[in-house]
Amino acid sequence: MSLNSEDPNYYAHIYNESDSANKKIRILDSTLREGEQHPGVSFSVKQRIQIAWMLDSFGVDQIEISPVVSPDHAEATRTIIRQGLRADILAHVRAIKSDVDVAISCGATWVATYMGISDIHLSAKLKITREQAKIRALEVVDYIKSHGLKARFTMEDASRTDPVFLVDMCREINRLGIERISIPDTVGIMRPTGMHNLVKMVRESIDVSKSSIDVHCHNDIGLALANALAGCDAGADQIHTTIDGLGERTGIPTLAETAVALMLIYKSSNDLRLHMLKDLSRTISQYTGVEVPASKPVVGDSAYKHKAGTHLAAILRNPSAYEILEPKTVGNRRKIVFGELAGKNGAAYLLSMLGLETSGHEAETLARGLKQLRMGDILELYLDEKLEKKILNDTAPKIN
Ligand code: HCA
Ligand code: CU
Repeated sequence: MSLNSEDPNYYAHIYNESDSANKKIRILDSTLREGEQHPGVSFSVKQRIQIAWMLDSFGVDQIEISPVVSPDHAEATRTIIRQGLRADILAHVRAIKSDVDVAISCGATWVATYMGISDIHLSAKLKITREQAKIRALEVVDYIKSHGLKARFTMEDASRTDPVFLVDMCREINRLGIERISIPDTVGIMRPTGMHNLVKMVRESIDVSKSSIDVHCHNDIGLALANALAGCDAGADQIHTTIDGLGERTGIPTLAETAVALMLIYKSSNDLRLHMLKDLSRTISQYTGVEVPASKPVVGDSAYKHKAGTHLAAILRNPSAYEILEPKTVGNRRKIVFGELAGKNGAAYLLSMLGLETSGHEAETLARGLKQLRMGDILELYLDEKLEKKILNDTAPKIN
């Protein structure tokens, strides 16, 4: 990647450069599986098919769906697999042969199985010993492989599993030639350095020419994406996301934030149609009724709003002063907010928009008025391309 010193983000990109920059980090989207585990979320078969098409056209590498939840889910899985999308479609099932059979009956070519292997999951959920878990896991992977299918095995609750047992499981499964191993932080308890250490340990204990590593990080403390990226710095090459981060409890990294982080600051060579991001979020929100907070990065309504007078003054001359990318790159829009913080520059701009004479004195009077009204924000305006041009050319009010 060649850096351009004219780019306002130039120095940041230099700080961000690292060994893992420029390598491709893939995206698996699990809106149809983990996303449906979010309280209140349940898609219709038609919606699931449509979501799969949208994700595929956006450019994710893999799409995960669970066929075992209900006959409806099996039908959606079967239909989506038949569409012949570019992305791999993974049938996500428990590490049980009868679940694998359901995946096979849907025509799956990729099967992702999971098993909770921490002591708490073994005792509270599966009620089996470590030894029994290992036997079951190996049998199931063997079963999937004997059908000539591609496979992923998820070491559920990996971050709370005895490292000796975790490494042993990863080694044995890697030996069977599994394509991918998922290392999840199921309860969202890791910090980035911890996730780095965890993935590094797994990577160093397996033959990485046989199995690649996925990271699946939960957002219980808001660190999901940071942790996932740290895992990739340590050798994982695929991050699990959902649209708007939907999932169990507080979910996993959002597709939008992950995609922008990968392309903008990791310089990962993905082929993603970023401009679809806002629409993807809007569509999912309509389907689920789960509202997207205005402050949500990338797709939120306030993600490109500018309010303080000092910010407005700069934005009106060059939006890069307070934006790391053009909002339209991600399908969002820039807005300027006039209110008590608008200041002299904002007021002058507002007057010029209304076709009124703009002198320093009038702008100051209006700015004072806006402050005294104490009405909060009185006006929000899209700063569209035409307006931007007008401003950036020569009509921007010049006030000193
Ligand atoms: C679950 C567990 C899982 C699995 C992740 C994966 C987790 O909800 O059933 O298969 O990579 O968080 O551990 O989502
Ligand atoms: Cu999960």
